[in-house]
Amino acid sequence: MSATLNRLGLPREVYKGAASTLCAGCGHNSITNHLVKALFELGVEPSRLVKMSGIGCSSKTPAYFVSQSHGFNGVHGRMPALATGANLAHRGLVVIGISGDGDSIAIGLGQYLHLMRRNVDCTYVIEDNGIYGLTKGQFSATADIGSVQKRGQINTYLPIDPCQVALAVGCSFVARSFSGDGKQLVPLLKAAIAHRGTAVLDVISPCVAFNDHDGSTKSYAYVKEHEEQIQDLSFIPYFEEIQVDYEPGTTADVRLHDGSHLVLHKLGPEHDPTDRMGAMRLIEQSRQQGQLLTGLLYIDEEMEDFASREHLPQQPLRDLDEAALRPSREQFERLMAEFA
Ligand SMILES: Cc1ncc(C[n+]2csc(CCOP(=O)(O)OP(=O)(O)O)c2C)c(N)n1
Ligand code: SF4
Repeated sequence: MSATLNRLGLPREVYKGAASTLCAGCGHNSITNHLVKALFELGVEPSRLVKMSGIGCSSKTPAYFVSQSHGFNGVHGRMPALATGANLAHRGLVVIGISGDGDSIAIGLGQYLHLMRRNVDCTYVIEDNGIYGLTKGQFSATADIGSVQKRGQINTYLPIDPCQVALAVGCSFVARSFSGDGKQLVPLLKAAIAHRGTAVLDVISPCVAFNDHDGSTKSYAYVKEHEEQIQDLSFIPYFEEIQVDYEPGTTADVRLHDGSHLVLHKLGPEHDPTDRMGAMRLIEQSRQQGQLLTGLLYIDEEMEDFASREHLPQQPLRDLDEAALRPSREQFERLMAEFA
């Protein structure tokens, strides 16, 4: 890979999309830039990429990266069904779902749970601003109790934490990050794409129009003051040599399914990212201390993904010919016997 071309010989421009129509300064725009960087550096083939989304400012994001790829902007909260369908139709595709906290944790909560439960192979980015940006700033289900709306209204409901929910249903990759922190988010995005199964990234992404004021717990200022990073992350793709030099005892090396490595250098509290209960405890403790914990919370590289569990073939389903699809005489008779 040269400075200007990636391992496929493609320039960074190929990974860009249409000009953003979101507000200047919106956290979602920064996430788009980090996605462009991650996909360019990983050398994902644009024709193998599928971008799925629902409804919201966040759900417009797929239009702003990798123009020459596939995508479907579905109805509100139904992105997981689209991601599942694409993965079943062709398990070799790289599926990235982009959603909002409203799209995923309110109207789409049921779909979110079942996608993770099945461990569908996809990267699931929640651009989390704690409000419904597109419909002008109502509290969403991730808004913290006591946080204040722009016009002064106080949220009196408990939040639903996308990461805690993901851990509860056994999601195989759970991480939290901040749109303003590319150093952390880019390696997490790369690891999520390399991971085989559902990789959830809850990315706090401030809405400058409706939720970036004093009293908001999803503003740039609040995150800067309260963020605690668990690890410093380096992602080494399978096609590069490991050249990270860390002091022994402070580093964990997670080997991903495709042979890539995620090197975690301890920064915050002691945490083993393969310990699901430990991750739950850590989130709860940090909440009680008024901190926002970011980093890789949990990973399980052993869990079978949906397509493998369903014994789907490697080739796209539409390429299966009649001979592959037609049951043998023996299989057919066995089937008929079941109805006798
Ligand atoms: C079925 C349905 N219900 C309600 C709406 C109205 N609506 C549009 S976007 C949205 C919420 C978007 O919030 P979020 O997913 O957090 O995205 P953001 O705009 O904050 O990025 C709602 C309620 C809709 N489009 N469709
Ligand atoms: S309204 Fe908020 S979420 Fe929507 S584009 Fe503007 S800043 Fe971003």
